[in-house]
Amino acid sequence: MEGFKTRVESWDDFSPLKHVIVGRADHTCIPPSEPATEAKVPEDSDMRGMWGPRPLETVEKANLQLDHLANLLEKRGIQVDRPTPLQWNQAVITPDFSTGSMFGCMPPRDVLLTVGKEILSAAMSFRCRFWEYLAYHGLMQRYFDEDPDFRWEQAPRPRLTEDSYKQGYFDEITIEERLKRTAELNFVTTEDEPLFDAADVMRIGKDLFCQHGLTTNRRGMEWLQRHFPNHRVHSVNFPGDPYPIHIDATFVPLRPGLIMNNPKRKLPETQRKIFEVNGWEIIDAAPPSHTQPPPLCYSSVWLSMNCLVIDPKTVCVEASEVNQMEQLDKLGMEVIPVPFRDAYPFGGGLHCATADVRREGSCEDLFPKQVEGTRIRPIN
Ligand code: DAV
Repeated sequence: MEGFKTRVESWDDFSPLKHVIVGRADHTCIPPSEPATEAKVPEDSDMRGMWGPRPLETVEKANLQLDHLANLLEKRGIQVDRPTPLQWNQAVITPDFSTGSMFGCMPPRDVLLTVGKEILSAAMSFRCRFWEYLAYHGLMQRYFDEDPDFRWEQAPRPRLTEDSYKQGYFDEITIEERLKRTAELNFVTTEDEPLFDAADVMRIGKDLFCQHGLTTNRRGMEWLQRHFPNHRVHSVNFPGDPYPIHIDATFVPLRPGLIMNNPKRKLPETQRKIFEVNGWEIIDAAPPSHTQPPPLCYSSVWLSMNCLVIDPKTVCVEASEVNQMEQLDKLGMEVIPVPFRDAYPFGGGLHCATADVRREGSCEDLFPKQVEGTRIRPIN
């Protein structure tokens, strides 16, 4: 694809993929704990209390799998770009806070929200991720130069002072208490300022479905609604999730009219209506093939459903996830197995590890009947 000039445009997660960013594991750190990230480390995790650069051999193994994914996509005619990793072990110091290290750039999906001809760097709610957008700066500059219609955008940088987090939120918290708080929409982030991670947003044409959870607050969604006035922003939440961070191992669209929902994290009844009245089917995702995530991984076993849809008939699934592969095969999709478990500890699965630059198609209205229950603005 030499000499191919960039065109940025993507409106959803299932139209034919033409150009994508695939992350890199280089220099990734386990960040020190901070008010928002304690949430990421479950009580019984082998990561508790550890921070600093990840062991080199694990970085190399993760990069092999990321490179393999990039090659596989290129062989299918998809243009692939890669970020430029920073030395993530540097401290983050702003006028408002400091923390011992940054994180990494394996999961571009967390940071970059592509909506039409725009790529928006998210606010981000972890202090360690404050500078992460810099890994994509060179790519954004190039897209800006190559595509006269590309909108290069950045959400308001949050201050992330102590006021942005509920103090002591994670002190001696049990799983039961976590689930209770998730159900009550009581999260570690306050409403002090707009906060969101890009991976909390599921894009379906004119409608953007945002997970209200540990990393995205109501003000973040209100900001997104004002920023995208021609879109309809919805708030969704998943009471069964003790660590609600990012929507893409919970609620995953496969093609127009079909979404997989994590059976342990069901969309509440009142929020299902918008899908039902518009003829969408929500199916339970197949169970993961593993009972534990790989070592030093802070995502759950449900990365099994964090698949990368290449077009409505083709999907990349982690190679050991036999149940998930079988389910998608039965749904009539061509399933491409991709070994990826060595990359999981660096920030997620196949969807997390990618960010859209271009997919075919335009901004479709796939929810023409709007109902109350999810919209953050009243329906008029
Ligand atoms: O189930 O641990 C992972 C999402 C990472 N972006 C989970 C969510």
